[in-house]
Amino acid sequence: MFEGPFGESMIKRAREKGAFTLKVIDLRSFSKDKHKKADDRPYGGGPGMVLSVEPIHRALDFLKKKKPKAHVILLSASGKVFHEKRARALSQKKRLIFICGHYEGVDERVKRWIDEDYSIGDYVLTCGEIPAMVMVDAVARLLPGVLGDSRSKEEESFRNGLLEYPHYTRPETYRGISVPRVLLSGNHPKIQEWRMEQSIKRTRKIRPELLKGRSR
Ligand code: 21W
Repeated sequence: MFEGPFGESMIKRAREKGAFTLKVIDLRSFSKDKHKKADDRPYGGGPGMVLSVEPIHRALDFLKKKKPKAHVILLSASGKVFHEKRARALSQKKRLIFICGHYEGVDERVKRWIDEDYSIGDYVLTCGEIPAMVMVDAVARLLPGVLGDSRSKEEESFRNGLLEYPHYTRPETYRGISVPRVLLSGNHPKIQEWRMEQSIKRTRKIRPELLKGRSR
């Protein structure tokens, strides 16, 4: 699952440059079961399966033997919600281990080896792999050497918490629809002012809550 998204475009180039490394391990290979089973039925009954404690413990042992200080994250629908500020904090860590929940969840006893639980938002997915990819992507782009230039990141944090202003590229007129005149004026202070105005207007309309609790 991971090779697709991280084998393309900016992330691919960043990995080739060695800006960060990504390793994927299969919990099933840490199972002692002859069928490589890593899950089982829930005690107490109920639907679905639960990821077993042993394969996860053995996998963590294996990873932590080499990198004892790695920060361990569990992707879970009942974790705290991930957002940009948390991405920035995680980008300061040397190594991250993501455990992808699956089925109904993981055996609760795994929690003692976990530093943080994260959800990526209030909707139900089928597994934790896609959320892990979302978090890896959000954190990786903050690392030095991943984005082409650091300007784009700085500009973003300058606007922190506002929605993006409208973008245009050539042609100047397409089927009678023109680019706003101000963008062709060459008047950079004026352009900046227009973009800020547009950002605020959009934010007020689409995400008004971002203007109030500007804590993120
Ligand atoms: C979703 C597993 C729901 C279990 C009570 C008992 C990781 C995720 C996931 C999944 C349930 C994330 C139920 C946003 C997500 C994830 C799979 C609970 C119903 N209720 N972020 N059983 N959304 N999802 N099952 O789904 O593992 S991070």
